[in-house]
Amino acid sequence: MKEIDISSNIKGIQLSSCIMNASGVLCQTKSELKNLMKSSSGGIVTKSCTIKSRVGNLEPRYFEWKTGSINSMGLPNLGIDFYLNFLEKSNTDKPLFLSISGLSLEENYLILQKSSFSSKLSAIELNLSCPNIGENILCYDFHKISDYLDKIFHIYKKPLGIKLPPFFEDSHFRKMASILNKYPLFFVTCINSLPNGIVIDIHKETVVIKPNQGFGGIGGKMIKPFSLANIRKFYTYLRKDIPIIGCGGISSGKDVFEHILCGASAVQVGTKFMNEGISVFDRLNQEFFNLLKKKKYSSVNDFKGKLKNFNKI
Ligand code: RRO
Repeated sequence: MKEIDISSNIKGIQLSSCIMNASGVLCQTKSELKNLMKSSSGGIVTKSCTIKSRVGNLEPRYFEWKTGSINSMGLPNLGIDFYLNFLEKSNTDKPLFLSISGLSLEENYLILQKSSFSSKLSAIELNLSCPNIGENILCYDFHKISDYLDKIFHIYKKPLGIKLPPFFEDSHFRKMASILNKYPLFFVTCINSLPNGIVIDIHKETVVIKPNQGFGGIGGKMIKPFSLANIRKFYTYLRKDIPIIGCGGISSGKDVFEHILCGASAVQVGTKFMNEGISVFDRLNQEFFNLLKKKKYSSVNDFKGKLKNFNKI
């Protein structure tokens, strides 16, 4: 029998496991990143960073319940110099993805310029989908995003992928994919949290997080149907050489399988990592491995993207 292999490859970036952390969760500080380096995560993504460090929004700014999470962190991070210095000194075999989220094009230019000297980065994950900063999510403005990406890809020639927000309409998926298809993208990550949710404490009759009148990005189990749909639509409409990293609602090996069946090449774990801690990667790797064994698949490529339509038998 063939060996079972849960590794994956994102345009030449080799991940020992197709399961890694999602940006934002326990990947902000030195100790959190060191912890990830010791874990069985297949790669490491940093918290999205800006030029200067930020403390983020007032607490409570994260809340979790059985089927989901809501956050309005407000981009707390230690600033680009910290991440570049830390990664430069680090000693790990894992691919390193630096997530960046400058608040303007100029800020992203500066961050990219600094990052271009790093010898340790496998790729940048450009976060254009934070639900909690500023007025609008850039990716929802198809005119602006096209111009923005023209400029980004004009100045930055090293591996760069984009973290997308969720889309909901077929015409929007088509439009966004037709824009993305113009660029030498290394990958897209689908999806960031669902923007502008509200969660209520019925006893107190209040919202559960302090910033932004309680509005925040929704993650966790309850968003899985949306992450799966976004992966599937982009798998259908994007150029075949642009890998998709799935993110949203992964809490079991079955969820990993579903993301890959829709077309993801690798997956990221956010809310469940927050809730379970670093051992989540051991558990998910094992559950995913066991599922492949049961289904007699030997690698991710055996079933990636091969979701079937419903047919009566
Ligand atoms: O820090 C945040 O508030 C945050 C970010 Br940058 C993001 O991309 N997604 C999210 O749910 N929260």
